[in-house]
Amino acid sequence: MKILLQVPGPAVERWHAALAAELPGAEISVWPAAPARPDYALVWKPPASLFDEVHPTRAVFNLGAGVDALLAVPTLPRDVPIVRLEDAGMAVQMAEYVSLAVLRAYREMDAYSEQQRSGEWCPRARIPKSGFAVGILGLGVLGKVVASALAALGFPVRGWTRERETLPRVEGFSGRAALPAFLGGTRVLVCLLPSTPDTRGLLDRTTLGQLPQGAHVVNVARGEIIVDQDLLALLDSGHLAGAVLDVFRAEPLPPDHPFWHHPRIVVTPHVSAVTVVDDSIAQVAAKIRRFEAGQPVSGIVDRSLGY
Ligand code: OXD
Repeated sequence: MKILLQVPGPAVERWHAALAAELPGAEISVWPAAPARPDYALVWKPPASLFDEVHPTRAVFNLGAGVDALLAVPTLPRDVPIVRLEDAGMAVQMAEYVSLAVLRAYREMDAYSEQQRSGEWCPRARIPKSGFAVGILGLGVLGKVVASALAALGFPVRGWTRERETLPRVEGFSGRAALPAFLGGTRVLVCLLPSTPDTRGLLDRTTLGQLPQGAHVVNVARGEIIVDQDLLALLDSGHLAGAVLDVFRAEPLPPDHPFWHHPRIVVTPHVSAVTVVDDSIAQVAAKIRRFEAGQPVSGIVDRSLGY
């Protein structure tokens, strides 16, 4: 079995070692050394030139959660399945990051930091949790784990999905028509949507303005889902209380971007959930074994939906 591995940077050595350990019989090549027709390609943000030269015959595996960068490659072959990672160690990290952001807002840590700077000892009345609903946009593999972590902390959790989805302890909303009602009752909005033509620019002045006064926004999905200037305008007007942003339209975030120094924005460098090499390779290898045995494989991307 021939496998092509393409991962930018020096991490490729770790990926290679993990793959060789999981599939000892496989002939593994590391891009740019590549057979023209490998059985499988394992890639992360590949250059378009890769698929000019290489045509995988069985499947292409995306070594990250979001497939938007891969689907945007114009030379991506149309006749092989694209398979995404499912959790593979990322969901628990996402639940940690989002819980931290929600708790920071709920326990008013920014206000206490300000009080500390001015030497003020002033306990604040606790916000009733029942009125502090967290709304999750997107209940995929990661969104579901985030929802159950927040529900376990006692927050009312609501979820918005493209199609109706029923989850225990999550109030469900589906479709564009339900978005204003979903947003209207959300104190912390958590974006976990894939980047698709339908979701890019979804969070603009109108939709973010439908959040109640004092709401917070957490974006751990893709930068292009939020319209930056609209988010800034709503923070500056005081309609929104704060934002925790891990993803941006351009990464690294350009040095002159206003997000860097905004007093109500927390910026982190796309670290909410990083790919775990061993877990990812174990999952990919298990799926390759299933392909080889002619068994069904989960996580196949629907190209028409973009995820
Ligand atoms: C992603 C990832 O898709 O880091 O953002 O896996």
